[in-house]
Amino acid sequence: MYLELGCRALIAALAGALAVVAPATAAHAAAGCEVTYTMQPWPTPGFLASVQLRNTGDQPWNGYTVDFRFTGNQTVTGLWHQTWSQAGQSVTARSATWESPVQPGQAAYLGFTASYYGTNNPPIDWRVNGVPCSTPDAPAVVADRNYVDVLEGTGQGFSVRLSHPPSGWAMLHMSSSGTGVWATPPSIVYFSPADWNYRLITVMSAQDADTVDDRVVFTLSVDGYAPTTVTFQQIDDD
Ligand SMILES: [Ca+2]
Ligand SMILES: [Ca+2]
Repeated sequence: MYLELGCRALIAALAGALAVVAPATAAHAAAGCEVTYTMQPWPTPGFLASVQLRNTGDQPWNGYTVDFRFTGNQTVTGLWHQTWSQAGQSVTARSATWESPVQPGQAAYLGFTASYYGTNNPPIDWRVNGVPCSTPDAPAVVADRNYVDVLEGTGQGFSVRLSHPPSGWAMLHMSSSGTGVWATPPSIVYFSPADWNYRLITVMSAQDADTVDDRVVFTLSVDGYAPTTVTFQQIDDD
């Protein structure tokens, strides 16, 4: 899991020339990164992006350079603590000098605001220190919890999002299986290429005459994404 001390010293010696670390130490090092990109609307016409770059290699990043490329007219207007530059569609961000090394398994984070007009698809060609990044998971529907206790006669909520941006408008389908009397608001939940972040869904457990703790399983699905389930467990008050 962790590199040998000799290799660590070599990396330290090369810290000033990180762009060549991966190929130069290929015999020892398996460099890699995973990128998770989310964005949300920001005062129009803009958006706020949050990026997690996880070090999946076996070497720490003693400083890092992140490269990515927009596919539209997006223009970065501010990027938190890294230094950055944009040339056309290509953006480069470099870690601040005070940042600690990013150990294997740990992540570096970017946050930036940008403006755009027209479509706003996620950037592509993510690289850290010149090494291409992967997207960790297959597209999936993600709930912030999968099990919820709810007192009879009351409601509880959960949130659902997509792991990856859809290519167009995508509607959430919700089906249920179980016992008891449950109510969900008749809302239609959509995700868009610009906003696939959490949507809150509230579920009510209606009063019932029985004394049984009813249970219902909701299946949440979106075309092209792996579905997920959320189980609601009633706490009967009779
Ligand atoms: Ca009851
Ligand atoms: Ca009941």
